Amino acid sequence: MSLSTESSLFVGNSILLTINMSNAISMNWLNSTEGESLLHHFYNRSTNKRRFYGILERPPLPSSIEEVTYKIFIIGRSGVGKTSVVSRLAGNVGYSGYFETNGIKKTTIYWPVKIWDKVVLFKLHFWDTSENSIKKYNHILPVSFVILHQACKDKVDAVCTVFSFDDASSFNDVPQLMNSMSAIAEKPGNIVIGTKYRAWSSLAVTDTQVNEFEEKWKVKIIRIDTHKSVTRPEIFDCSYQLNWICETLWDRDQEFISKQVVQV
Ligand SMILES: Nc1nc2c(ncn2[C@@H]2O[C@H](COP(=O)(O)OP(=O)(O)O)[C@@H](O)[C@H]2O)c(=O)[nH]1
Ligand SMILES: [Mg+2]
Repeated sequence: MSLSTESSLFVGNSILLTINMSNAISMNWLNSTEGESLLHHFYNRSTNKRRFYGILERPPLPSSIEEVTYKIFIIGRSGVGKTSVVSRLAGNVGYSGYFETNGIKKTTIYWPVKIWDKVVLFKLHFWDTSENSIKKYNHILPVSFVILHQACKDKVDAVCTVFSFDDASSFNDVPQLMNSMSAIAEKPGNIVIGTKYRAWSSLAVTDTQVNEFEEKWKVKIIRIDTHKSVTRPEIFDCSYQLNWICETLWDRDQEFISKQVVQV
């Protein structure tokens, strides 16, 4: 994580209160009066679209609101929905045709959360790639692609493993995929997302399997259907998933800080 100025003081002051916490983030805060009052920075009511901020822009929130930045590397076999997940979390709804990701795509999503009594702005950099395109171009530009692929893993805060609820083998791959990233020096947190989830339907991956996985690996599985049509503003329909991603990142930081405190 990288913190904007003064954030470390805030984090520092919170250490003793928040060691080993969970559910620090208020899941329904966006619906509160305070949440609603900030919503216009993230969502445009008249066009019904998420607001997009370019590389040098950020939501014009009061300066008292802390900003924290994280890098998330997306992995998972081809076709499970990695690109669709990032696109959906960024505010795009529905199917827009299938295009295999070429090379590496970085998407930045701003997301406000309420942690205990503070509003914190999360700046999430999602790095999406495709093993196929790396293999495809490897023979042409071997060195640059190896370097590029390496860049995905550099200073990564969390690895997000994606599988599809329609494909049991993609789910069975998850522990191995998580393991394959365990050598990364920063010891990134683990986020797991299951796509093509349809409530009340029979799926290739069952709720029992999900519960067993969560129990065994101590990682929550975040369910999503990126194609689900929405009746309310789309931002409310993916707030649960974004809040969980932020919660995972935040908990990992608290755990890290608490270890430092114990060592001192
Ligand atoms: N119905 C449904 N289709 C999905 C979902 N996620 C991805 N897809 C479709 O699955 C295909 C592969 O998705 P894509 O995001 O390109 O996979 P990637 O190769 O892992 O990046 C595309 O046709 C998507 O539209 C989902 O949650 N629900
Ligand atoms: Mg892709």
